[in-house]
Amino acid sequence: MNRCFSKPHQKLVILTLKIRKMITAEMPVKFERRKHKDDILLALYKNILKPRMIEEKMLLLLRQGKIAKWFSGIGQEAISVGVATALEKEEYILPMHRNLGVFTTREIPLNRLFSQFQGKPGGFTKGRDRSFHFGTQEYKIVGMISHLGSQMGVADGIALAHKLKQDKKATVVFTGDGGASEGDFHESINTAAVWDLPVIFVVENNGYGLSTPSNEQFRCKQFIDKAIGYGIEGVQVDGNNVLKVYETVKKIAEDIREKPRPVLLECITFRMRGHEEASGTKYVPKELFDTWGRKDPVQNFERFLLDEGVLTEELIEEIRTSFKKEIEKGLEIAFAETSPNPNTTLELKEIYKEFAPSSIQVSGSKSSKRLIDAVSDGMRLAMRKHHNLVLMGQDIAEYGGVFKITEGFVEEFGKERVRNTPLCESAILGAGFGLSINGYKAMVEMQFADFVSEGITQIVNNLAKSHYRWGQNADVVVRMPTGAQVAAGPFHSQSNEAWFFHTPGLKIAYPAFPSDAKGLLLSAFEDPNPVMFFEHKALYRSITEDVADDYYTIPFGKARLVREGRDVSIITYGLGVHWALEVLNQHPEISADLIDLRTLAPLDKEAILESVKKTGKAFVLHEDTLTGGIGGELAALIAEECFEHLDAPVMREGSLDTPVPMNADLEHNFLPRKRFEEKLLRLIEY
Ligand SMILES: Cc1ncc(C[n+]2csc(CCOP(=O)(O)OP(=O)(O)O)c2C)c(N)n1
Repeated sequence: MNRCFSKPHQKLVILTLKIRKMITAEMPVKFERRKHKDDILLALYKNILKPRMIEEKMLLLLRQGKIAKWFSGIGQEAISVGVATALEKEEYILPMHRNLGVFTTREIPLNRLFSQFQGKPGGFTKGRDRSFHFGTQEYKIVGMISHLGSQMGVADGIALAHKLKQDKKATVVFTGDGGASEGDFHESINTAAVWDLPVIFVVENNGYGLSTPSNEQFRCKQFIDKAIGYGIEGVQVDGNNVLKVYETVKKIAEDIREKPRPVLLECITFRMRGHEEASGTKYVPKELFDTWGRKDPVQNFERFLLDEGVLTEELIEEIRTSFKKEIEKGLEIAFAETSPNPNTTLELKEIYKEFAPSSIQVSGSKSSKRLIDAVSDGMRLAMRKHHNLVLMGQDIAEYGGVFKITEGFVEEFGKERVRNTPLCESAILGAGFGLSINGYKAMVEMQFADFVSEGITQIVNNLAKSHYRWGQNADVVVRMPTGAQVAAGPFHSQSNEAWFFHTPGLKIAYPAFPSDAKGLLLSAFEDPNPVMFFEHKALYRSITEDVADDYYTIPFGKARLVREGRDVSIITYGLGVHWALEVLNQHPEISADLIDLRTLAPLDKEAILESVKKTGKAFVLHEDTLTGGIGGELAALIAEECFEHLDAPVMREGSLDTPVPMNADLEHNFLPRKRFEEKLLRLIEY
């Protein structure tokens, strides 16, 4: 059974296999003093008592209507506290919604925590996100977003950065047993296993996911069984025993700092309150509360320390009194704070981290490059400039990627920075964010833009929102080989830029020419914000230009005026630019401004409006399907801003509202090229 494990892995696995007797509710919490000194036992006691006392106060405030919502971790405190006490302060922890003890053990001032709970400016998100949904570099905590599972890929990225820096640090990420059903659990553990990342995946197995009991959530008897499937070690502990959790995490962390690899730590525990306070606990049999009540992690530890003579009744009273005061003081400060004063300019500004690309103009020698060469060249130069840039994608290493863009990269930059990934889009995008949190830049190549649907949460909820939420930028470029006209059918041809156009916090580039592709890509790598970088597959090898060989950047938000004219403004991007050029070449009688947007976010509104005001007619063209495409937004903008200048209705054309058909004739019919020409002639005649 052990033969699939390499030597260093065997020890703990054997340990796992020996614990065939699963930890159950009936087993009493058993503490063993071993060689622990009084000060660590006392520290653990204080660390576990404080979140309990805060929780009790929160329940009181909830009943008084002074706070709106509360996710209780009562009964599970030993896990948060054991973990946070065991780790070094510089090691990242990624907690969930029942881990108040992580925040308190890391000694976040209570007034800041309470301000955060109330959406006050003194918190960590300027009132923009709730309760535990925040991160702080100061305390090395990366709090959850609501989407369960998504934290685990982020932990992979943080750990990868540590491994690359060789700074011997462990990372801990939490999940509930319910959250472990998410695909991210599988993807992230699998990736961590393949890459030997020093992550402890802590599963807080409390028997329920909201109201759904374990037997309706998974079939395995215990989570450590899953570890075997991933080829990693699994360890199970009594999650109500703070000393056991502390000892175990300390030991694993010491071990994986030296020999980086992931470990799954299953903590058996029970949630003594509802999922959140309003949802109740009717679905839980009363006997379970009685049984687990006897295993209370705070009371049992307190009794043990009294027996050991580490605590006395007087000392307990003293500690309680001081915590009570600290809590009251924290609440007083938080309640006295006024709510944030909405400032629309600031709200809009802070979706991005401030950035201006280095203004390096095109200079020096030029050579003929196809769009694909320009992308490859841009990436190579970026890798030479940014030594902290890591490339990740399927088959991008020795194989060079399916389009051969990274051919030869492994030889120049090595496998640590040019990484083949398992087929785990979500975990890898999450890892990109984690790398950024821990000081790196990341490029994630989607093998085809279509497959980004597998990682959508990481992009639209993690990468896009984190700067606005807690000031953490996501220095990630997601490269997206996109588009049709390649007879590749519904799943290798889609245009999905509109999915991201609608998401505040992302930047979107979509070059139509090789020179733009290179300059924009180099800007994207400089930019500390998340960039979706669309590369049209049909343009990869069909468009050639003389492109500067040196490093240069092109700023985002500046459209390119490809043709200048009087009678109509054609606004488009990507393949649309080349369709428009073709049509204009066939109709020399049409005098048109042809605007290539180059980036969709930020959008060069000025260039659009200025041109339409001049010509009085506007045509918006894109390859994406018409309904809900970007053209609708542009048409609305023009109608609102240029109404008095227009001599005709704003026209737009896009692909048919169907999936992309495979057959070349059907695909030709699907794409807007022909309809665009007809409609443009009508617009000119209007
Ligand atoms: C992706 C996703 N789906 C659904 C939810 C709604 N939801 C929030 S908590 C929860 C149950 C979580 O159970 P578990 O992971 O076991 O953690 P516990 O609450 O028991 O600590 C659900 C279904 C969510 N937040 N994210």
